[in-house]
Order: sequence, then structure tokens, then C-alpha cells
Amino acid sequence: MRDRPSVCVVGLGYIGLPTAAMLAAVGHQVTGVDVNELVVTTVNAGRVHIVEPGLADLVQEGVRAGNLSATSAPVPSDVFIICVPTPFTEDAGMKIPDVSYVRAAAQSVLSVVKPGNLIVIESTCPVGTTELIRDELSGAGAPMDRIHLAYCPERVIPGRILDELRSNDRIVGGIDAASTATAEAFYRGFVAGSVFTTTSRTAEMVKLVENSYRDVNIAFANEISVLCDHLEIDAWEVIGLANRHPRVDILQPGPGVGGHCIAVDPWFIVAKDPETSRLIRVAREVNDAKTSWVVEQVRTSAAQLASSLGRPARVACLGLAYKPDVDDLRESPALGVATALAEGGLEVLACEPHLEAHPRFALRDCQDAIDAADVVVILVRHSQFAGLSFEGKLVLDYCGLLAHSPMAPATATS
Ligand code: SAJ
Repeated sequence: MRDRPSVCVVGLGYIGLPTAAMLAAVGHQVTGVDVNELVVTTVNAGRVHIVEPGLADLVQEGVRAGNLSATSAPVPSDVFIICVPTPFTEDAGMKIPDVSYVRAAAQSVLSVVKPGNLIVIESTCPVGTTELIRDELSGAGAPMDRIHLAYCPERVIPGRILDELRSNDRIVGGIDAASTATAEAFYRGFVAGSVFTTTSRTAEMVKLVENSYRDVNIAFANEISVLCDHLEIDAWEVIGLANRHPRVDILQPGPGVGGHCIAVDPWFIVAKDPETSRLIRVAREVNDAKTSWVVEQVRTSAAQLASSLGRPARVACLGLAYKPDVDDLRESPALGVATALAEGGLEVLACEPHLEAHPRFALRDCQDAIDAADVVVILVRHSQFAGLSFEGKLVLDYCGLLAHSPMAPATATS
């Protein structure tokens, strides 16, 4: 393969577009493919349809330099990277992964892929998907003994995607040794971190294990927070002090776990082997239950306040995004809380500094929302919320914005 192979990125979403723009910036000729015509037109105009620091400039520069363009079907290239979503269907309380987009993306490459080319799947997939794709492409007549196919999970965190695309270590697992070696050489061309090689099945499992690990650890923090509430102890103080132990590092409680990764990927393990993945499943349930618990707490406080005010309490919800300092609402527990409160009949004054507008809520300036509210519910620890005044308000802080951190050196006694 050439030094800077041409690349076709299938799927221009949260991962695909930054990947395409970054590869164009380091000198690859990149074509992005998306089924959504609006996305194709937007990218070809040098603009972006998602918010990610640095992305707008990189896309604009790639298009201007002629290294990046978008189209609605794959074009002949040396490398094809599949970055389409893996949605899920619900069945008996379980989320079952749906790899139909990955399969369709692989089939769409068939008409242009040639011997010696490399196809990489980066979408999160249940174990065995890369082998399934090999069998399907082979069944459709592709010479899979001469086409390289590998799985290389994306590991980037929204908010720092462009940095992490190059700095993170990568795991590459081919369907055979030649595929692994070809994919390894490709990633080594632009990754500053290490590139580790393994089988496709192992690489698929590594991705699911990483996100399940984080989910289980957040569940522990969320369980501690509810326990502390029952015991009338400050959970933030407990966690901060426990974390002063050299081998303890508890994560932060919150109103639940959102985003399209950590709240979803653990189910890809559970769906494969429910009997054996009990801890992973319970963690999912604990994190989902935390959102309902927050809703109930706010409702109870609002009802108590209403009886003393003699009118319904107004509730300000600070933050709708799934985590701090992003505009992303996918699977957002904060949005879930605000929606449940509004659906339950409460007047919700919503504030989300990262969004101009929201279809359900008339977004307010944060300080205005606080001033007009009786109860203030802090749901996301956005940096913009530092410095707001909550004087005279009942504040329910579910993400530790106002917590006194025992982590600060000034409070340590040894
Ligand atoms: N959260 C907490 N407490 C914490 C940390 C996070 O409640 O201490 C919540 C967040 O508020 C959010 C959710 O968890 O609602 C997930 O946020 P996150 O920052 O942990 O992760 P994501 O979903 O933005 O990105 C994760 C990352 N995975 C890991 O850290 C193992 C990222 O590296 C993956 O690339 C990404 O999933 C993905 O695409 O799979």
C-alpha cells in the first residue's frame, strides 16, 4: 500500500467526520460517505453538522485544500473505514445490538473494493461481527483471501476527539495475519500512541470491556450516592475522602449514564451471555435507576415546596446534555429528568448553554432560570455554571457542582 493511502470513511457522524478530517489533515486523500444528503452537502461546503472543538476549522481546511470531499456512495480507495452507528432493539428488558448498518456499509463497499485494499470496522460491535462481515462479503463474491479486513475500535472521548484520534493507543485485530499487519501499518502512519495487534474477536471484546468497566465503576459511585442520601451523609465528601486512599479511585455520581456508548455497549456483552454477565447487567440497571431516583427526589421536593408556597413550584433544570461541556443529547439522563418532570406537570425552566434551541423546552439564560425558579436542579457540571448565584433557592445538586472537594490540598491534614 502507498505511504499515504487514499481513504474512504463510511459514515460521517461523531467519529467518522473527525476521522476523515484528521486523515485529510495528515495528507491522505479522503472521501467521506454518508446516506444523509444534507451531511454530504454540508461537508462539501466546508461546514460541519456536529459540534466538536477544532473540527469546523479542520473540515474547512481539508475541503479547501482538496484533500476532503463527501459523497453518498463509496469510491475506489486503498482503505475503507466503517464508522456507522450500531443501534439496538429492545427485547424483554434487554437491549439487543443491531449490526444492520455495519453490514449495509460493508456491502456498499463491495462494488469498489479491490484485492490488496483494507476494510476496517471502527463501529462498536458484538463479538464475531468482523467474521460475519467476512463471510457475508465472501458469500457476495468478494475475494476475501486477497482483501484485508480488520476491526479497530474507536476510543475517543467527545470534547477531545481530534487529540485522542492521534494520541490514544489503538487495538487492531484482523481476520488473518495479513489483514492485521496491513491495518497495523495503516494506523501506525498517523497514531502517536502505540498500536497493539490481536484477533478481530479480541479487539471487539476489548471495546465492550472498556465501556462496561466505566459503566460498572460509575454504578458504584451512583449506588454510594443513594446510600449516603439515605444515611444523611454528603456523598461527595465520602468519595473525596475515600479517594485519598492510595488504591481507591471512585468515579463521580451523577443523574445517570448517557451518551451512545457507555449506556449501550455493556448490553452487547449481556445480550451474548446473560447468565455470566450479571454484574455488568446490574450496573446498567443501577445507572438507569439513578435517573428515576433523581426524578422522584425532585418531585417530592417540589411538592413539599408547593404546599408551603400555596402554588406549584417552578423548577429550573441546569444542563440537558449527556455530560459536561458538550452539546450532545444522546441518551442524556439530564434531558430525561427534565422531560419526566415536565411530563409530570411541573413547570420546567430549562437551561443548556451549549444549545441555541430545543424542540421541547424554551431554553433560558441560566441565571434568569435560577432567579425565576423555586427549586434549582443541577444536572450537568458544565464549566459555564461556575459563578452562578443560587441565593435563596432550594438547590438539588446531582453532579457535585457545589460540593466542597476534600480532594483540595488545603483541606488535607497529612
Ligand atoms: N459519568 C458519570 N460519572 C463519571 C464519569 C462519567 O456519571 O465519573 C457519566 C457522564 O456524565 C455521561 C456518561 O457517564 O453521562 C458517559 O460519559 P463518559 O465521559 O464516561 O464517556 P463517553 O460516553 O463520552 O465516551 C466513552 C469513552 N469510554 C471510556 O472512557 C471507557 C470513550 O473513550 C469511548 O470512545 C466512547 O465511550 C465510545 O465511543 O465508546
